[in-house]
Amino acid sequence: MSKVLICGIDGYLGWTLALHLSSRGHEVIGLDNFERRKNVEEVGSWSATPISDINERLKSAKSRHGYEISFAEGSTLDYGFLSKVMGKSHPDVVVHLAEQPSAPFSMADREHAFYTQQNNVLGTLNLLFAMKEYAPKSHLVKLGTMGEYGTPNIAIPEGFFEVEYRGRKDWMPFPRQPGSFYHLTKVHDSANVMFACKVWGLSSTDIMQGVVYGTRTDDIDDDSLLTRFDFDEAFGTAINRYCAQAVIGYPLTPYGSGRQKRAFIALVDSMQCLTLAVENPPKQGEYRVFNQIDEVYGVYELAEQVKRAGRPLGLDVGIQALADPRFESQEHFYEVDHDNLRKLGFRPTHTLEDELDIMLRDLLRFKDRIDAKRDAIAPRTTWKDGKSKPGRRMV
Ligand code: USQ
Repeated sequence: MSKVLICGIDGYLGWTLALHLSSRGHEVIGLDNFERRKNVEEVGSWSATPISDINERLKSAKSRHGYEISFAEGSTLDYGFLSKVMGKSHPDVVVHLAEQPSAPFSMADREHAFYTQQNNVLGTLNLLFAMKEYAPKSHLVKLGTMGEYGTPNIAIPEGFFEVEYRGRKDWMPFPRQPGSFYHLTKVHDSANVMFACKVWGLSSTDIMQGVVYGTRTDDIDDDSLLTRFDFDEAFGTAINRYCAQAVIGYPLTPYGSGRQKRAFIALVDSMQCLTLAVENPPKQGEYRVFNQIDEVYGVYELAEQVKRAGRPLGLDVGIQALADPRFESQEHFYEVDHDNLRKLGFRPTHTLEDELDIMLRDLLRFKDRIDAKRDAIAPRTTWKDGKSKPGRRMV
């Protein structure tokens, strides 16, 4: 069993992973600065699921399941704090989920782009230095994104591919063509992590994860253990937003032609993949890439699936395509390799249909909370003008 430090333990994936790894007997330590809660509040929203504060969460994990999860409050930007946590805990694995994850939030204006890049890129750099100093043998499981690759007109391999150019061949990182200042942070992170592995001999798994959807996993067996669930224009992701919209009678919001394709994975399967990465470390000094996805869908097609899933629950779901606020290809080729996790044993456990039914039933219970923040649903941030002002701070 390993000692696992989860950076960003209070988030959607972080909290779910803390429960899952604890259930498998790992020792979990978490850190967080609660910026996600503040950022969602800034855009006028909250989690559809009523999540308790971290102390209540930890208490409940202990009283219900006996999990002893320890926690430290602080930011990855604070090197003194990181050094203290790493120096005290010497983790075997560091899972890095402590990043600002919203593309629209990063595109709002200069301040939000700056905040996102500073938090994500410099936070990761700090973490790499802290690992080098205090835990050089530990394995960094770093959350990247499928969005690093963009939508090229050729198949997307897992991180690297063989190139032949002017008669010579090399094995190189696949070109990155990200679609927002947020997605760009993940590209910069990948370059920094790969470099740290090369020069300092750190080891890392860089996870190119698709869009995650879902409200629960088996580990969440009581409302006191719920993970957050966002549905606002910035932090809610496509399927999660559609399901929240469906339960309050808000027409589903595919953007543009709706033919943009993305790779998706259920929360429960994302946990399975992250756990496989944690439990099967790479060799010391190795930098490896996993494309962590299950299936590829077009965003209009997904809206139709949510509409269908609502019928047996008595939901009369409408669809209202909106002008695309983003700068993204509307029609494109999309083929993604995802063999590495399958080789380690990954098998998707849930179909989209099963998961949609679970999500809609869960969200119906929290319908009033979603309805109370319905003004946060319509897209306000556009890629072209960068002028939306949700009202933030900073530099
Ligand atoms: N979209 C709609 N309607 C909506 C919301 C989104 O049509 O109401 C479309 C977007 O235009 C885009 C696609 O759905 O074409 C995906 O958008 P998203 O907001 O679900 O996901 P994205 O902005 O790409 O970011 C999310 C997470 C991010 C993660 C990424 C994985 O917020 O942290 O890195 O998914 S990936 O998309 O593979 O890059």
